[in-house]
Amino acid sequence: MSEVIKLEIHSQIALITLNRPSAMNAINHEMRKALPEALLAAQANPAVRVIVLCGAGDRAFSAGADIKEFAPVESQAAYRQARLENNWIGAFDRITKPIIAAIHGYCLGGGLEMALACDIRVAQKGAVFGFPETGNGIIPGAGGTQRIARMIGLGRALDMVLTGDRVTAERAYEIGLVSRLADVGSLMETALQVAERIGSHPETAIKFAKEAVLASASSPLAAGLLKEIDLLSLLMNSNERLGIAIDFKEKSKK
Ligand code: DAK
Repeated sequence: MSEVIKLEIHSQIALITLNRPSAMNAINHEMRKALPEALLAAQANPAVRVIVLCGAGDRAFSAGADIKEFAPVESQAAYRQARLENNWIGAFDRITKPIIAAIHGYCLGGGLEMALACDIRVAQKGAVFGFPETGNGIIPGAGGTQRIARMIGLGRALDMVLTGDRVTAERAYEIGLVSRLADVGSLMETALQVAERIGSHPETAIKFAKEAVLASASSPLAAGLLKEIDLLSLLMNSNERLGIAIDFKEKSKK
């Protein structure tokens, strides 16, 4: 695949590793190309139920875009067009399988934007979150301004984006930026446990559950409620659901 992205399949779980530890897993051109490929390969693999995204090395999930690659653009119009055509972060939105970010160390800028594009964030104590973009003369440009506000609310999002101040793992947990905290040394164990738990549930129910919950971020309540009914209706006669109900009844008779 690529040196900078590792894809390993362990039973039902695809483990994708950002693999530039000497550069704090900073996102370079090669990574922007290889990461969508790895995500789509995991999506296409029928054995894979859940994807876990993590960073190599001891120091970072990812310190954001590779600053050493920052260069002038040909023109604003050409840059905008290139961004529309090559929206690498958009690959996350095409994945119907759950994606868990396992975060340790620095999770900054584009690194935080990748984490926000995942469905579940698990942080190891000591992790540090932040948007250094405004200090670098730009704004978060890989979905960060939109996803952070939906995740933690407008006021907290504006605080993080405008100040660039960093947030600890504990604070990230308090404000809902991450949903689980892991002790130092137990990050992957915790993330894999969450992945296994999800993988133990019927596959279509998980797919529809993700679709329904994510719809709440982009649809008015009435449309979201309709989607929920539609998806639930499709599941009502599934073999998995009926099998579970029959097993339950049999067990209660004994
Ligand atoms: N880029 C490249 N190299 C980086 C890096 C980065 N973002 N962050 C760290 N490194 C490298 C350092 O250069 C150093 O390499 P050597 O000098 O050893 O070769 C090594 O990682 C260790 O870093 P430090 O020596 O600096 O370690 P410290 O503990 O002193 O500091 C730090 C760690 C993470 C606080 C610091 O390195 C730092 O502030 N890094 C920069 C953080 C940052 O500003 N990130 C960029 C945010 S802006 C786009 C979409 C999105 C974006 C851009 C474009 N498109 C679709 C095109 C997003 C933009 C951003 O993410």
